[in-house]
Amino acid sequence: MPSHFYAPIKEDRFAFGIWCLQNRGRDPFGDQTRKEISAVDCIKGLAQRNCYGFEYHDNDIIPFGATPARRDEIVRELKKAMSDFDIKATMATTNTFYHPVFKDGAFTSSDPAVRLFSTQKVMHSIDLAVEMGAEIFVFWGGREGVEVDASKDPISASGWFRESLNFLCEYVISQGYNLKFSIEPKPNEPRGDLFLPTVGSVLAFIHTLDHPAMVGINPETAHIKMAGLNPYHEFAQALDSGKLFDVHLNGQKPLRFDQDLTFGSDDLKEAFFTTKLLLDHKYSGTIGFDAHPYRTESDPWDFVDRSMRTYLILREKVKAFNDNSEIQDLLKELNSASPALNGFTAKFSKDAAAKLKAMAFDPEALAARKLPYERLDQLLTEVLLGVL
Ligand code: GLT
Ligand code: MN
Repeated sequence: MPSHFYAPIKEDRFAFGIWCLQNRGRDPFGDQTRKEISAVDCIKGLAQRNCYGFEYHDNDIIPFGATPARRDEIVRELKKAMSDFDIKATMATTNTFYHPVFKDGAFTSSDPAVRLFSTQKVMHSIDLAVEMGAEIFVFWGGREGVEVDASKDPISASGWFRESLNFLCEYVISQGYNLKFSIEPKPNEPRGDLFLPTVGSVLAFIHTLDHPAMVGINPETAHIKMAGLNPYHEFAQALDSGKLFDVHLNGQKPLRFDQDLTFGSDDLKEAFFTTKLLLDHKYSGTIGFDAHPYRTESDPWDFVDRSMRTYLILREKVKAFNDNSEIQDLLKELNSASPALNGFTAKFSKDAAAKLKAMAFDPEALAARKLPYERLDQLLTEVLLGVL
C-alpha cells in the first residue's frame, strides 16, 4: 500500500453536499433512521476530513421563512466556522422543490406568481451564495416536470424556464457578482418526467439562453444511469463542450429510483472511466460527491471517507493504466491505422471533396482489421483487480 494511505488533501478539491450528510434515511416507505446533523457540524466534519469544500441549498443552512435577522446571524456563524475550520462553500443552490408551493414546478409552474416567487427565492439565494464565497450556482429542477402531459405544453414550460434564467443571469451581471450557473439534469423523480433530462438536452437549452457563456452543466452519475445512459460519455460530452462546470459523482443501478449510492460502490469500471476522464482532460473544477449513506447506516461519515478513498485509489489505477506498456502499445496500435489519411477532412476544399470522392477503399480489407478489445478490456480488469 502506498505510504500516504490514500488520505485526501485540500489540493484534491473534494466537496460534498451538506444535504448528503443531513440525509436522515427517510424514504417514501419509512421514517428517519438517523439524527439530522447541523450545518456547522457537517462543515466541521468535512473540514476534519480535509475536504476542500461543501455544497449547500439555501434551506440546508437557513430555514424556509427565517427572518432577515436570523439569516444574518446564521451566515455569521457559518462564515466563522468556515474560517476556523478552513473550508470553502464551493457550490450553492436553491431548494425549489420541498415546499408545497413548488408542487407543480418552480420556474415551470403555470402560475406566474409561483414563477416569480421562485425567481425571488433564487435571487436571495444568489446573494447568500456570494456572501458565502461560492462561485458555482446550481439549478436542479426537482419539480420542473409533469405527471400529466395534458397539463402543460413543454414548449411553454421551456420558455418560462428560459425567461427566469435569463432574468437571473442579468441579475448576477447587474450586481457585478462573480458567479456561474450550472444546470443539473435528471430524467425523472420526484416528477414522472422532468424537463431537461440529460446532458444533451441541457446543452441544447443553454444555447437558447441570452448569456450561454455564464451557464454550464453539473452532471450526476446517478441521474445519467437512471436514464440508462453511460456516465463516462455524458460527462465527456459536457467537458467537450466546455460546459463541465462541476460534477456530482455517486453510484446507481441503471433504470431505477434515485439511489444516490456511494461513488464506485456499484460499477467500478464506470467510476474508473469517469475518474480517468477528469484526470486525462485536466478538469479543474471541484470533485463534488452527491451520495448519501445507506438507510441502514448509523455512521453518516463512512460514505464520505470511502468516496474520497475510492477516488484516490482510482486515480492510481488511472496512472497504472496510462503507464502500463502493454496497454499503451495496444492502444497505440489501435489508434495508428491508415496514418496517411488522418485529418483528411479537417479542412474542406472543393479539391479535397473531389479527391475523397475519387478515393479507392477496400472495405473487405478494412473490415478484416484485428481489434483485440477482449485483451484490452482484460488488461483493464486486471489493473482494477490489482493484478497489473
Ligand atoms: C437533491 C438531488 C441532487 C441535487 C441536489 C441539488 S438536491 O438531493 O437529488 O441530485 O444535486 O439541488
Ligand atoms: Mn446531484
